[in-house]
Amino acid sequence: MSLFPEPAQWRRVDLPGADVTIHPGWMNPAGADDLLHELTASLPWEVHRIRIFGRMVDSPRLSAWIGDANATYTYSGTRFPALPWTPALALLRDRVAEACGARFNSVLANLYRDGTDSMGWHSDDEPELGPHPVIGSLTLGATRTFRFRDRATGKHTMALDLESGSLLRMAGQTQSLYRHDLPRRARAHGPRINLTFRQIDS
Ligand SMILES: [Mn+2]
Repeated sequence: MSLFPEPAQWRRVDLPGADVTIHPGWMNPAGADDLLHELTASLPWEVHRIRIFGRMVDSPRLSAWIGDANATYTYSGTRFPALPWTPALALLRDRVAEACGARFNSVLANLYRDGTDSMGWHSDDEPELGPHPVIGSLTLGATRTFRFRDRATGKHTMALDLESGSLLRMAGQTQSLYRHDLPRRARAHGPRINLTFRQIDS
């Protein structure tokens, strides 16, 4: 059975001015589950300290930053040097890059251990990502809700259920027009890993 069963089946997400598409079932469920367990066991997960309202706090999730040697990432006021690629992640990077029609030199891995782990509202708009970044976001494990909010009006505009094996592609003005988050979900079933592939120019 192939890990990637289908040719490109991208569906456009209706978000005015943005460029968001999703490919549900990009990776098959068994392959996604295997990868979830492999990465949970093998990545050097840590709690990243982030700045919220001027205060340094523990982020409510586990994270690992992996990439080319020069791909240092600054997030919430903290610099994260990249851990080296594993062969499996490098192969996955190439497949995601091909599917997204982009180049990636780094990946932020986040592990949401259960429904109490979350990600607050933000845009992926760090200067080193450039003005119109392409971000490839692969979900492994529990289905969680991913929301968009208009930066200008503050209105919630869209909520998506991201299922295991789905690949979300954000490009164009998505980051400059919208914030996104991953709210807590009391009823989430088990852990979720999200791999967001990026291109960092340093
Ligand atoms: Mn993000």
